[in-house]
Amino acid sequence: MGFRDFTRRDFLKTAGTLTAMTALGDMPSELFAATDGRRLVKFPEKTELLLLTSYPPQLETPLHYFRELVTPNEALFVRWHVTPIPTSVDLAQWRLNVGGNTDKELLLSLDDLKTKFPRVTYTAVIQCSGNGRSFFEPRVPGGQWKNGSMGNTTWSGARLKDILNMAGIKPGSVDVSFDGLDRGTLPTVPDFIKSLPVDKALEEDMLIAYEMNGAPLTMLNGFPARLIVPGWYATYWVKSLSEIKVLPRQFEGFWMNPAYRIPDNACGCVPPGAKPQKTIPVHRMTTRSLIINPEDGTSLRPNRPVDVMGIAFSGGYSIRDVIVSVDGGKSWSEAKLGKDLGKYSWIQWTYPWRPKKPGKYTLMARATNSIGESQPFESLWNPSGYLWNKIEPLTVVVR
Ligand SMILES: Nc1nc2c(c(=O)[nH]1)N[C@H]1C(S)=C(S)[C@@H](COP(=O)(O)O)O[C@H]1N2
Ligand SMILES: [Mo]
Repeated sequence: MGFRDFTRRDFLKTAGTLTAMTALGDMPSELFAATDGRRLVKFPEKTELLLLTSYPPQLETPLHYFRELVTPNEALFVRWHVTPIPTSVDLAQWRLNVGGNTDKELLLSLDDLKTKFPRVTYTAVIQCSGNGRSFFEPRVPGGQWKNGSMGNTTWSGARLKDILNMAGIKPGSVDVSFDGLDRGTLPTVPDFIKSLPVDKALEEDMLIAYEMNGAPLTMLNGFPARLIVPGWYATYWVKSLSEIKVLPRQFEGFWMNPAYRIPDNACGCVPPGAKPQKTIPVHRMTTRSLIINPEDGTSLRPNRPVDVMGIAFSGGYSIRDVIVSVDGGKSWSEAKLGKDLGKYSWIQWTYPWRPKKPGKYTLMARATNSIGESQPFESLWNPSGYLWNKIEPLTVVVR
């Protein structure tokens, strides 16, 4: 029985755990009945994640994992564009090829990455540009993510600039492109290649990561090495890297144009339904927050203390403050910020609350970063469903 046949069945009516023979080659997966009407699926090295698509894998993290400051590797979301995806890498064969408009060409083994360059470690939010896309009104095409296509991970690796400097960038270089091991079988499906301007690629904090949370990258998260562009959306964080190419001209490729672009204006938005005049590649993340506890729709008891808790982050500029409202935005109080893991990490916040009277309460949180960027009360719209950072009200009932 193929995976696709299987997914057509009604899982919600199926009791217990279901095991599927899959059409994923080396990627066996198990399906579980779901929580909020969606299906949970288990892939290798992963815990049960919310299923968007299986081939290619697009898996979302259940929000309760964000009660932890750092997202466990097995719970980090997964997003691939092109099938087939790499399901194993022979490290004896694998090399990272660095070349193009450079003085010399490098062929680096994983061991080279670990021993020839200083090891750098920091914690950074990884977030898909389409995180929250399913909330856009009017709806937009693309993966219908809720808020689980993000996570907070401690990355270790070699600085990209050290690697590029070892190769020697020739004067007049414009872009650097990054290609991974995934390659479609159909000529109509463009290879997933991303590019960055040379100046961006040479920034101090750009990393070729070979570890996540102190362990090798999971296969689905880009083993053996991936690009980390902290503060920017994960579309640039090319997984299972195989080639870095310095270019004397601007890179032209499907995944840079027409894909992954936003309106070229301050908000990256247009009136709902409109077509932008001019677009630019999506880049730095917007500032946002999310309430993790209590969960939407929860029932609470009167006069019992509740720790309202959540996360907040920005595109590389820390979080200056988070304000919380428990009365639908009429009044606001400052939340207490938790442990600070640096400007690229998310920060957890708490707000102690004791609802007195029974009734319906609307909770909201609003984060502001260190350069004053904050979150809108009304959602901004763009045709690809990027940059989602609206203040998201959540309702609880006290009874
Ligand atoms: N090789 C490769 N790298 C890739 C992609 C891909 O399809 N292939 N998708 C990108 C996108 S859009 C996202 S959101 C992140 C997802 O990273 P994750 O699967 O580790 O969560 O990988 C990025 N890197
Ligand atoms: Mo993405």
